[in-house]
Amino acid sequence: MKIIKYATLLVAFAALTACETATNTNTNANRTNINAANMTNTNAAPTAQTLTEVPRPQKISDEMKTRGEQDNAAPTITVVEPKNNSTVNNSTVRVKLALSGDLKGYKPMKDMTTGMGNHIHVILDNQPYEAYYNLDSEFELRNVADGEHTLRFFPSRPWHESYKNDGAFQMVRFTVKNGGADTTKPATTNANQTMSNASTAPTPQGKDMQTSTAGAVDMQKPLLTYSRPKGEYKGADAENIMIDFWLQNAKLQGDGGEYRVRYSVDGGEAKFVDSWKPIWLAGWTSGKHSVKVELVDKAGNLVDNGGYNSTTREITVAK
Ligand SMILES: [Cu+2]
Repeated sequence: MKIIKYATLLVAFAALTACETATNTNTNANRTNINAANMTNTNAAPTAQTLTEVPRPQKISDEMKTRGEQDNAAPTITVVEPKNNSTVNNSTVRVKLALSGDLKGYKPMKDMTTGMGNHIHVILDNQPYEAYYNLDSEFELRNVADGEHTLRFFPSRPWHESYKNDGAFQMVRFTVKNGGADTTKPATTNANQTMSNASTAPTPQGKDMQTSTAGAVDMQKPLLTYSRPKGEYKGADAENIMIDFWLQNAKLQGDGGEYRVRYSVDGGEAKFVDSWKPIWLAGWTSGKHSVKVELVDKAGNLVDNGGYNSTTREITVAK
């Protein structure tokens, strides 16, 4: 009997070890692939993905025609809660917004059939945004770590293109004190959308990251807010992928200003956006891609603002 029990234990232990080894191998394999992809692009091998800037996709132009005057609206956001420079003694932070301005029928609301609709982009610190669809329903951030944070908001269209009028963008800084958040878990919303990386979660770059907190951002200085691309793109949505961002206190050189937006994909050649509007790129290959968007001056130097003006995100393309 003793021998049998020991054998069973051994088998169980072997199985556990095998699982762990498999997981590690996968992780390493993924990292190797990412590195290989980066190297391939740097060396401009013929297999590298070639992206081209294309006009606004017809599908979106067609959708705009069904929206009446909405796309000429100038929605403005007021942050009711949390108040700028406030302290919250709780890891749950209630968000309350008011929408006004020249709305021309613009209203955030999810269409239950399509799962799409106008929505507000909500960004905790410099994490990927989450969508807030119905301003009449509550929006809470949960498990927000102690420390300083920023929240940024701007209205968006169903295809995630932001409104770029004065007052559309709002930012507040707040502090969570003695909130008791579980720092091994990410911040989420009350709808369970992940708002941040937890300290134990590897970032898309594979680095361990601290629990999300604010950068040393100066609201009076030029600020680029990364918005899109984000997440996963499948099928027809993966044909043309939009890069979209918000600019505060910074005018691009093509708009009569002194700044440029620089972007690169998979660590490849740097390209520039010189007037503030979204661009669409075609030619994506299936797999993971990194997109870096930065605010630079005319000489190409990064205009730093608490780390927010250079953001890299990983997206997944499945064609
Ligand atoms: Cu969106």
